[in-house]
Amino acid sequence: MKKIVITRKINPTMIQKLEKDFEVVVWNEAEKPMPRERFLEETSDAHGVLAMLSDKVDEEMLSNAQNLKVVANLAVGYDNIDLESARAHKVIITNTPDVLTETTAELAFTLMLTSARRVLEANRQLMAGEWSGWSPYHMAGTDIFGKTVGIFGMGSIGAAFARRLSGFRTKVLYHNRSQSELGDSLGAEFVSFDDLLSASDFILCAAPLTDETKYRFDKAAFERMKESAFFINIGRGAHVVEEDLAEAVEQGQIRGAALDVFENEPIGKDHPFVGMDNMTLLPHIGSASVDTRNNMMNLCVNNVMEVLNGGKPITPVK
Ligand code: 8YV
Repeated sequence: MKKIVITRKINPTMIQKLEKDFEVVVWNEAEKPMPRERFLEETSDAHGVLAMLSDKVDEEMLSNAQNLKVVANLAVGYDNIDLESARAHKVIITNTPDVLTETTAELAFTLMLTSARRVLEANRQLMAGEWSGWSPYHMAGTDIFGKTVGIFGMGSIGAAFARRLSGFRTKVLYHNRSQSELGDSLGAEFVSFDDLLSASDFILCAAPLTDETKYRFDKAAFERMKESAFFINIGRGAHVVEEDLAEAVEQGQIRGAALDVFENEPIGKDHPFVGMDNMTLLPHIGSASVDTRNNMMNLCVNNVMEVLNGGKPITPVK
C-alpha cells in the first residue's frame, strides 16, 4: 500500500477517503507543526505528502524521500518548497489556487476597513471601560470612499480585492511584474512601484513571495508613502522589512498597518508590532473560513489521489 503523510490534523472525512486505498499517517496535533525530525522520518518512505506552510520541503527532505511522487501544499503560496529540487527529484508539487481567492480577498477588505475606522482600538477602549463619552473627534478614522487604493500583485486575490472596491468609489492602482489584462478590465491602472507608493492612501500587498518581491517594503518604500497611508499585508511577512515598518508607523511616516502575515510565525507579545495602536494584527487567517479550508483540503487530497493513481495533478505548480 502506498503511504501518505499528512502533517496536520485535517477534516476526518478526507482522511477516511484516503484510507480506502492508502496507508495514511496523520500528525494529530492541530496547532503544532510536525517536528522536522519526524517529518523527515515519516516522509522517507512516503509516496505522497499533504504539507503545510510550516513544512520545509527542501533538498534534504526530497533526497531522503526516495518513493515520493507528490507533495500537495495546503496553500496557494509555496515559498516553503524548493521547486528546483522537486523538479530534480521528479516530485510533483500542487497548491490550492482559486478555492481561497474570495475568502482571502474578504479578509484583506476586513483589514482595510478595520484599520481605516480604528475598529480594534475603539473596541479595546470600550472593553477596558475607558469610554468617557461622545466627543466630535473621538476615534475619528479615515474614509475609504474617494481615496486611492494601490494593489501590489494583481493575481487572482488582488483582482478579487479590486472587484470589491468598485462599490467604494475609489481610484484603484496596481503594480505587478507585468501589466495585467485582468487588472485593466477591472478599471485598475498599472503604475510603477514608486508611483503606487506615493499616490496610494491604502496599499495592499497580495503578491507571492519571490526573490523579486522579498523585502520590497523597506525603509525607502515607507518613506515614499503618504503620511496618511495604511499598509495592508495578506501576502507573506517577508515582503516587509518588519523593523522598518515598525519604525515607519511609530514615527508617523505612515498612519498604520494591517497585517495577517509575519516573517517568523507565530509572533508573540515581545514582537515590536504588538501593543502598537496603529497596527491591526491577525494570526494568518486569510483563507480561514470553514468552507474554504474544507475546499483546500479536498483539493489537496484529490491532487494526491490523482497522482498516486497514475493520473494528472489537478492544480500543479508549474
Ligand atoms: C494558508 C496562505 O491558509 O494559501 C496561502 O498561501 O497563506 C493561506 O491561505 C496558509 O498558508 C496555511 O497553509
